[in-house]
Amino acid sequence: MGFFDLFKKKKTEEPATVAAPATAEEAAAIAEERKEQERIEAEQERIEAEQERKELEAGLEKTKEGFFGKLKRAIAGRTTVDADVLDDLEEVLITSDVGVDTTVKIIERIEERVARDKYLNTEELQYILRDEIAQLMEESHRSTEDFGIEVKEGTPYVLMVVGVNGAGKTTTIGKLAAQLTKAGRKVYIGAADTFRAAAIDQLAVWAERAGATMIRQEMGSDPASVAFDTLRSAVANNADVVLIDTAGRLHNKVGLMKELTKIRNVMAKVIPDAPHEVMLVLDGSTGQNAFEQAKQFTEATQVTSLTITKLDGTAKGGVVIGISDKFHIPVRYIGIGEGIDQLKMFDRKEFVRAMFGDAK
Ligand SMILES: Nc1nc2c(ncn2[C@@H]2O[C@H](COP(=O)(O)OP(=O)(O)OP(=O)(O)O)[C@@H](O)[C@H]2O)c(=O)[nH]1
Ligand SMILES: [Mg+2]
Repeated sequence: MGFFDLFKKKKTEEPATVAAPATAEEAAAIAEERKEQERIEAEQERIEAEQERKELEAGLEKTKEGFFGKLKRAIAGRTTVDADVLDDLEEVLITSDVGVDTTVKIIERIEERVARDKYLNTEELQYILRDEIAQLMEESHRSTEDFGIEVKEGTPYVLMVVGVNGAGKTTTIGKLAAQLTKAGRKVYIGAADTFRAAAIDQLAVWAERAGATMIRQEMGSDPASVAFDTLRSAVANNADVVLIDTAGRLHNKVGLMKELTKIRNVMAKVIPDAPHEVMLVLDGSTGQNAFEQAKQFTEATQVTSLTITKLDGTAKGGVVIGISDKFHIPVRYIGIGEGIDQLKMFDRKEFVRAMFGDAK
């Protein structure tokens, strides 16, 4: 499984027309070479998947350590999963930032299992938890299974990024642009955070590293006008994806929220169904605060996807489980470091696997 497979369409070139093989031996040799090539590619993919898995595990290490540390203490000296163990487990989940509602759901599921299996061993709790959480995350996303970026030939896919100050919007755009250009896509970035000159400069550095084109205006200019310019330019130059950076804002600042609507409306004048995606970026290290932001932002403006950043360096990664269960908005990407490669497409199964392990 490679990231941005959806974007890779462009990379696959038409096979060059070659002269038909003259002899049966030649044909056999070509077939053999093809097989060898396929084998090498499959091996390459396996290595990449393994690498991704390791990076994800490293990024979630603190969350995992925190969670299992608490879990171990909660079940120390106990052999079967009884009411007391479940009480403690509830506390472990809540203090791991999974959120009250999602914790209640998980506990109910485990209670059902306990009622069914009677003597459940505490040693098995880790695997039971993994299964139940995996299933819960699966269910909460069923309706959005097909959510993906559809790049249509001739029309750029427009993604607008919103969130509070410092959540990681600009960094996420930079990382995303880099991965997209690597996958062969032509990326345009709109510097619609015109609030500070430093914000535009920061984005310019990312755009350059990513090999993307950035459209900018002077500091203090109208963000909607920057977005308009970016889309016009992207259309004229046959770009595949447009990423629009916006200034950090609080959901309760009515004027700033209206500004987002204005940016959206202006973009629709260039591409009628733009923006195709409005992504809310949340700082995962703020734990419960990220829940609150998600709730309030989604009430105040249109949000169609979520990215949760800074999961490295925090033990609060449980927020991803809760947020993905609670909001009917898909978590698209997770940030696990400041580096250009440290944005991962959120994969529920891989996430649970990284948290709870593979075995059993
Ligand atoms: N460790 C870590 N740091 C991150 C991650 N994502 C972003 N950061 C850091 O968070 C800080 C803020 O990131 P920005 O991308 O500037 O945040 P922003 O939302 O654009 O901020 P404003 O434009 O000021 O609203 C920077 O120092 C980033 O390097 C991540 O996944 N992990
Ligand atoms: Mg920014």
